[in-house]
Amino acid sequence: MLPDEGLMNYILDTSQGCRHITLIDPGKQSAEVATRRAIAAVESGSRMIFVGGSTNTPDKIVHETCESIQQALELQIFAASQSPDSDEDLWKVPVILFPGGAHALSPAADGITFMMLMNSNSRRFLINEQLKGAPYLHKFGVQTLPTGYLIFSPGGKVGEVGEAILLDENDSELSYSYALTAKMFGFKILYLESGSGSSKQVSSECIKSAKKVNELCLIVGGGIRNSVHARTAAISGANWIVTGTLTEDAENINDLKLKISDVVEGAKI
Ligand code: 1GP
Repeated sequence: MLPDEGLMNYILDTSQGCRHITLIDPGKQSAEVATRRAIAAVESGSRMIFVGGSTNTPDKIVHETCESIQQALELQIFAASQSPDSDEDLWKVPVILFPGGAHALSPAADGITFMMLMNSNSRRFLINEQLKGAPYLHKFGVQTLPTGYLIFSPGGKVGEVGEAILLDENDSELSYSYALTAKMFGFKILYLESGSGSSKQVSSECIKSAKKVNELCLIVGGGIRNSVHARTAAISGANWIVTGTLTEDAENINDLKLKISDVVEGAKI
């Protein structure tokens, strides 16, 4: 559900400190399970849902997942509007595509991280997938969020598939140069990624150096598992932190809620 004040304003708003994004990979669970998890995540303080991840999930699955999450959020908004003790705004959380390529799209999403994998060695991830996806996004009116995407070591599967020339944890000068370049390209968002399931999060130094570039919204993800990790990213300058594996590894919905509440609290600085 698109927040009233407009999607980009919602994302760029810094007044609420560092917020949390739950990444749902539609290739790894049914739309029903994804929806239960997304609702539990929002209840625990997550303020945005990303749908994407795997590189070979068909449009149909991505669309079913987006639609199902949107419908469940609408129902929660309606239920909250009927109760004087509930806050409707809690459920007004955008559902955003975080695609592995031009195949994983859906008109049911509120927007898409329209990304350039800036440190890719492959033309495919610099511009070709974007060329393929642009007419579809235009046709269905999916709002594009201009995003620079930068992959750090160890990089995981996305680093391999994306043919990234991985940045090292000590490459803070390079991190700064990429951030500056992202801003000069007109990107509003820079996503600093160490890879889903990674044993290491993006280093504090690299986040801090990217943060020196004003006006860029920093999303930081990969390897964030607990409140200490979340806090490290937040105090270094992350505007948003993303977790995916945390949700997938949760034993059940209660465990998921505890884990997400923990990282949401950790990010509050
Ligand atoms: C992947 O940064 C995200 O794009 C999430 O990473 O699965 O390690 O939380 P994790």
